[in-house]
Amino acid sequence: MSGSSMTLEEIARELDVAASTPHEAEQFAERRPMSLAEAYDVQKMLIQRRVDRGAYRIGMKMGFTSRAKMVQMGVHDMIWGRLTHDMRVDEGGELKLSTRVHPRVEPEIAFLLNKPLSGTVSAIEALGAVEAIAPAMEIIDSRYKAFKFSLEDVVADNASSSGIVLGAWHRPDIDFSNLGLIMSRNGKQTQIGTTAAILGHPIRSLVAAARLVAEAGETLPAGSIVMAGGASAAEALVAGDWIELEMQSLGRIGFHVTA
Ligand code: OOG
Ligand code: MG
Repeated sequence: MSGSSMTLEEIARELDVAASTPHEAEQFAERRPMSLAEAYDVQKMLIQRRVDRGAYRIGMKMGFTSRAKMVQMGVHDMIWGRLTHDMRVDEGGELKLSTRVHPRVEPEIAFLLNKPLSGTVSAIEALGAVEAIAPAMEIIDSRYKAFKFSLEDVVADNASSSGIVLGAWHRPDIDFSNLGLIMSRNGKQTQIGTTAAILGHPIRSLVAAARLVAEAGETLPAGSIVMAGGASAAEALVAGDWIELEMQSLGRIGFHVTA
């Protein structure tokens, strides 16, 4: 469907079908421009469609919290997306390319909350709600052609959310502000970085997450997983890849990519 007569629900349906079929969709920026608020409404409708089919929410992901990601995608504002249980990819397991459009992977760090979080909180308050931290990789998969989008387009598309791979949870009692990380493909390193690339300290991403969900009238319940955002540029996935992330103090995680 095309044209400015599209409703937000129709946009949500088109993006939902593109993700589940899977196939590329045309950006909406030119055929049906949306405000940022409308884009978040579309995202909410898109997730509701999945929840109606039996998915349940497990947390949220932050996007564009590092310069590396903003530069790679040409987008300069933080965004967020909703995570559902079916996005989990087992650590050591496999991702089938045929279930995605054109997936990429990026190194992140994840938070597990032990109390609800929402609104304006300090870094100390945010840390007080963290039960554990884990090394993580996010599999992003923009449904848009050529992985190109406007800020509103990517927000409507649930911030390109597609998969998350989590390592072992660790108590947040180590200093995780500047942990070195290496992401590799088939044993060859592709990205070297540090968690400091995420807003200078990843806890700032959780502070922003609390503020952004509150703006949407939501709360992150205890038990939520929050992905802090990519610490480096993302890498396209190819069948046959073994992707690994090694993070200082938090250990190593990996997954296979199959056709
Ligand atoms: C949008 C999602 C951004 C991150 O970690 O910055 C993101 C995208 O790059 O397609 O997940
Ligand atoms: Mg990400």
